[in-house]
Amino acid sequence: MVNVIGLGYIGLPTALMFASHGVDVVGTDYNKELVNTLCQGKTTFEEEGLDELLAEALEKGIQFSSEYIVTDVYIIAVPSPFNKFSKKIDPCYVIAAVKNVMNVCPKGATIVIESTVSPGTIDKFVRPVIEENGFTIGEDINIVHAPERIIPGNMVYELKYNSRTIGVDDSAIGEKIKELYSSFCTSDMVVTDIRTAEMTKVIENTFRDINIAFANELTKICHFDNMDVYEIIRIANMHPRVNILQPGPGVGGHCISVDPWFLVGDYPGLANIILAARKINDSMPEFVLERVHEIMKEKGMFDLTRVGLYGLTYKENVDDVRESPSLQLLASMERHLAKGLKVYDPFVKEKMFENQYYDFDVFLSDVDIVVIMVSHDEIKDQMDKLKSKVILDTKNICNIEGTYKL
Ligand code: SAJ
Repeated sequence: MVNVIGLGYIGLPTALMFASHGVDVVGTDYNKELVNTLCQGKTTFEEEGLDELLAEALEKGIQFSSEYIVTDVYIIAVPSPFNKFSKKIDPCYVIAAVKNVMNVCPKGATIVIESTVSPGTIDKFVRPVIEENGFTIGEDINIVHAPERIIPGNMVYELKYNSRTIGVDDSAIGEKIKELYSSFCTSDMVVTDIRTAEMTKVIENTFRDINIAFANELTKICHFDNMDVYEIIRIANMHPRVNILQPGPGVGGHCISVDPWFLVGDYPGLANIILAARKINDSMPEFVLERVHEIMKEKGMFDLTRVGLYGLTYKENVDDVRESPSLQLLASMERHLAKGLKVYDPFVKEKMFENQYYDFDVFLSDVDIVVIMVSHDEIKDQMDKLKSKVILDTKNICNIEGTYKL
């Protein structure tokens, strides 16, 4: 039996995947409301294929609980934020979960940490918790780091087909855990040591952050000197060894905009490109605001309440707003005491802002300037409706003549 701890964006699909492939699973989350919702057969966020997967997992007997279970394998998938001041990882949720496991686990159990952690976190924070509880690691308890790699929007597919990293002290345990994950994962699984697994996960997201930052920096340069960044990237990418990513209004989500900070916090003075990339990506929402200001000036428009922000989530076709460029932009406006901007996102149903809309057409009828922050299918499929608007398209999805780009 596997006890998956933390039923959020990673823990839930993982638990469901195990269960639907015949593994006995109890999913545990301290949030009782979330547990009740899942028990009723309802998912707690939107994700392609997740509803069907939950139905299948329930049929196969998955259980949800707010209690930790006595079993031999625990998989921990709780958040691992960074401390805003030190930039280092804040491992409090991981530590709390391990402490709770210690209260119930029998000798011989294996604890798998799936949460992303900075290199050395398991040595520094997790091992001591286990030892303080009188267990000897390697004899009484095994510890594994098997970081997830799935991308929101394509999680179910990627759980199955992405390769995985399994960090262990003892390769025999690695093989055992590999066998467990191979209940649903059909791709390669590399068994390595724990610090290598920790570092590998963090640098994968850092690699992407740096590459997005490069595209964003190019955008600023091209805007300054009146060049078409999209055309330039398109042509440059025809080179067999060049693959520049797409510029945008910033980098959000709970992964790419967080993990590189761990390295900045732990290796100040060494993590230079990484820090620069973070700063560039974090500067993008402000850059969008500058573009809005320029465009309003050019058009002789001065009423902020006629400006509408399309999209609040951190990327297209997901309902996750964590660290999203739009939220960063709105926070920046608030700091400047600027108010009145209208906002709308088809995936955000709960009220987050004063001037928030819940209907695309009503939103459009109340604004003259539309700032496209997220390329949801909804707007891509109805682009014609924007024809009479002044448009700032930060995602390069709109072909209407006169559309402003970043
Ligand atoms: N973005 C751009 N330009 C691009 C690509 C992305 O501006 O060309 C922006 C997106 O709009 C978004 C942010 O970057 O705001 C991140 O989106 P993403 O789709 O690149 O990645 P995430 O955060 O959804 O998921 C990442 C993935 N990591 C990598 O691709 C290296 C995923 O595989 C990880 O499992 C996930 O982080 C995680 O949980 O760590």
